[in-house]
Order: sequence, then C-alpha cells, then structure tokens
Amino acid sequence: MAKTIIISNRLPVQLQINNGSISAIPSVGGLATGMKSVHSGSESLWIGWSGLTDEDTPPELEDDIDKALKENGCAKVKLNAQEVDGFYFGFSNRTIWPLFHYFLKYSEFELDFWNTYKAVNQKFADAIIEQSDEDDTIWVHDYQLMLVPQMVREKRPNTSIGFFLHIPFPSYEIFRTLPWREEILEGLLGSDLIGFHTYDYERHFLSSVRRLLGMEVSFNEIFMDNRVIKVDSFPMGIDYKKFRDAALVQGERKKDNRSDLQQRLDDHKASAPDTKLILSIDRLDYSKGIAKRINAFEYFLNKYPEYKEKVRLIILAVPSRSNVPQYQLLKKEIDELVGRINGELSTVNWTPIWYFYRSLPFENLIDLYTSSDIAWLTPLRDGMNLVAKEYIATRTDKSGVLILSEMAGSAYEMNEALLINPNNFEQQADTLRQAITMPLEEQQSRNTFLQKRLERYNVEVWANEFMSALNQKKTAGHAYISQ
Ligand code: ADQ
Repeated sequence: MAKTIIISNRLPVQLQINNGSISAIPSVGGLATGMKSVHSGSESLWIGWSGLTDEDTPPELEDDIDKALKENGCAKVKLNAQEVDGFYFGFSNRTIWPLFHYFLKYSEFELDFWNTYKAVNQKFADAIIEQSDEDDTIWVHDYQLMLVPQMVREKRPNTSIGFFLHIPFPSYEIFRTLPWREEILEGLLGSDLIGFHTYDYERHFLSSVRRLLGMEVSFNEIFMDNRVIKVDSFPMGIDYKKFRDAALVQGERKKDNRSDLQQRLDDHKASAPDTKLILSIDRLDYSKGIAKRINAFEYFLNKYPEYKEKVRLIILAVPSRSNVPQYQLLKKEIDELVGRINGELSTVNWTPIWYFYRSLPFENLIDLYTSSDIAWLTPLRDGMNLVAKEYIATRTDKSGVLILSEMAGSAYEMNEALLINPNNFEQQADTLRQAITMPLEEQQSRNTFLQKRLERYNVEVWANEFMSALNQKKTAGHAYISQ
C-alpha cells in the first residue's frame, strides 16, 4: 500500500535515555500537531534526525532507539557531531536563516558549511530512497533540506514529491547574493509542488527561478523538459481547538489549583487592577526584533509618561541555537537592555519589564496568553508567526488586543490586528496607547473576525490542503507527460 513519507530535520519525538532504557516522547510543537492527520497509522513514516549525535548514542541502545522510533511511526537519519555543526548550526543557521530573513550581514558563505549541507541532505535523500517505494508520496519540510527533492527525484523520477518552506523566501536581490543559489533552486525544483506561507514568498521564488535559471514560468507553474512544477501559498494555521479549550479549562480551574505563574499573575491583577499586561513571546532570535521592541517600549514610556506604573511588559524568550555566536550576542544585549531600563525606571511598586528566558510548559503559556491584555509581536521578518494566532485563539471572551508586525507572514491574514512597522517607534508608541485605551466592544469585534478565520483555516486544514494539492498535481503531472 502506498505510504506518505514526511521528512524534516527533527523528528516529532524527543528521545530520553533513563538508566539505560530509552523512551520516545511525542513533541507538542505546531508541526507535529498539524501533521497528525497526515502522519497516522501504518501508511505513513516520518524520517528525521533524532536529536542525538552518533557520539551521544550508546551503541548498545541503537536497536532500542530504532524500536522506540518505529512505535511512533518514525525512522532516524544518523548524524555525527561534525555533521550537525556544519549542516545545522553552520549552513542552515549561519547562512540560510540570516539570508532568508534579510540579515545579509550575518550570513556566512563558508564552503565547508555548504559541503556538509550537501552531504547531509544526501543522507536524508538516501534514507528516503531506502525506506520508500516508487508510488509513495513524499513531503519534505523546510530550509535545512532544500536539496532533498532533487536528490530523491534523480533516483525516483515518478514519485510525487512536495516541499514546504516554513521561513520567508527572500526577494531576488537578496537571494542572488548566495554563492550556491542555482543549486538551491535546482534542489527545490525536484518537487512537484512547492508551498510557501504567503503569496509574496511564492512570487520571490518564481522571480528567482526565472532570472537565475532562465526557466519558463507561467502564473504559478514552472515548465521543465518533462515536468510541470506547481508553486502555491498555504498559510499555516494552529490547532485552534486545543488552544481555545485549554483557555476554557484554565478559566474554570479552582483557585487552589492554579499554577504558580497564574497565582502571580492573578496577584498582580488584584494589587494593580488598572495596570495593563503587555506580552511578547518568541524564540530568542534576532529575526524576532526583541531588542528593538524593548527600545520601543522605553520610547513609549518617555513619550507617554502617564503610563509609567500603568503598564508592564512581559518578555518570554525561548533559548534557541545558543552555540551560534549571533544568538549569544543577542542574549547579552537583551540582558543588558532589560537591566538598564528596569534599573532606570523601576519604582518601589513597579518593575516595567518582567523577563523570562526559558521554555515554558503548555499550561503556563496559556496562563500568559489569557492574562495579558495586549500581545505585542514585532518580528523584523517572520515566515508566519504562530504566537499571534495562539494568543487570539485563547481569548475566549474575545477581549485582548494584538499588535503585530507587518513583516510577519501572519499579518496578511490578520488585518483586524493593529499592524505596525517594527522600525517605526513613533507609530508603535501611538499604537500601544491605542491598544491600552481600546474600548472592549472594539476588541471583541476585531477578535470575532480573527477567531472565525483561525478556526476555519486550522493546521489540519493546512496539512490536508497541501496533501490534496500534491495528489491532484500527481494526476495532472502524469497527464502532461503523456501528451
Ligand atoms: P518559529 O520561529 O519557532 O517557527 P513561531 O511560529 O512563532 O516561530 O512558533 C513558535 C512556537 O513556539 C509557538 O507554537 C509557541 O507556542 C511556542 N513557544 C514560544 N515560546 C514558548 C515558551 N517559552 N515555551 C514553550 N513554547 C513556546 C518557524 C518560523 C515561523 C513559522 C513556524 C511554522 O520561523 O515563522 O510560523 O516555523 O511554520
């Protein structure tokens, strides 16, 4: 029976070694949840890196690891520490990530990184070929694996291959600075269907294909010798029901059954009922504009000093890629900024910024979403930004204001949010004031539209639409060849 094979850098499970025995804990991340309808039963297999390097894997546990993964519908690609360095921390996160987020000056063009990226992509492709049949459908995810579609196509000319990019695809003027630009495009063109979050990323990609490879592009199709490749946008949604239901449960939780964080947030509300909580949640990443946001907050407090002691900014930053130098510098910059602003502006009763640098359990994330009057998300570039969607989904009484950067893919679908340019401090200060003073009826009317859209176009619909477009393409593609 034909299977669906999903390929991503990381598997949707976390391996844990306890006293010599291994267990695989399913991840709760957006992609893992979204792919549930695609990755189920024996008709699907998820291939990826387990998160353990060869050096960290006790040889006597290899078989147990394979067994634990198999029970979760997964199979691993083995990587050693040097491969993870060059492929993941190197080319993926020091070359492609900054370039595709328009941080040209952070992008390092190292031949060693590129060679390791190619070799590791080949490992993933080999794993797919080994574990799949000709009539299986293959869905490759994200910027770490952009060469895989072509590598699989070479051995499997008739297999149906889809690719989805979770980050922006930059404009041609940015993309063309990459020394290996043609190879990346050719790698992606091994697919039958290439998906992006927004129409703009799709347009940028098509423009690069036309100008760098001189290929014929018509509307959203690329014509190769014997194949037509379709390019389309599929804005990723969230598991809307999961977030809404968790917020409802949180609302019903008895007083003595609250999390510590919730108690602290409730105490804060009780002691200062007029103080507005402004929330920002991101991975600690320069693309998310966290440092600029803190500066903009200081600017706001200087422009509108009447809000001192009346607002509090909660910054939750999840540790990320901490062995890449840019991320270490950013961590230091944020620590210093928060320290300076709190040092200068705090009073006996008020600390302007609460800063948490950690990953939080799902329940605490919900506590923060539901307790915050405003969510303020200011990425300088973001493929989509799911936090914006999650915040709205948890506002079960429809109160709350979302301030969102125009540079996030989600801004295209969230017009009722207050959209800002993260580089414009004047506009952000005014927008913060507008959010703080927005009448409840206006909040509710904006959120009603947002919620309806998020509920309808949830992550399951996203995954199913991609798969059905890929399946349709399969039929159409064969028709084209036989003409
Ligand atoms: P990310 O850059 O990681 O994803 P985002 O889409 O915002 O960004 O997703 C972050 C996820 O992490 C959210 O689901 C959020 O709930 C969770 N999270 C955030 N802070 C947390 C914390 N402290 N503790 C626990 N969980 C936390 C990439 C792209 C995005 C794109 C997604 C999906 O960069 O642009 O939206 O993939 O395609």
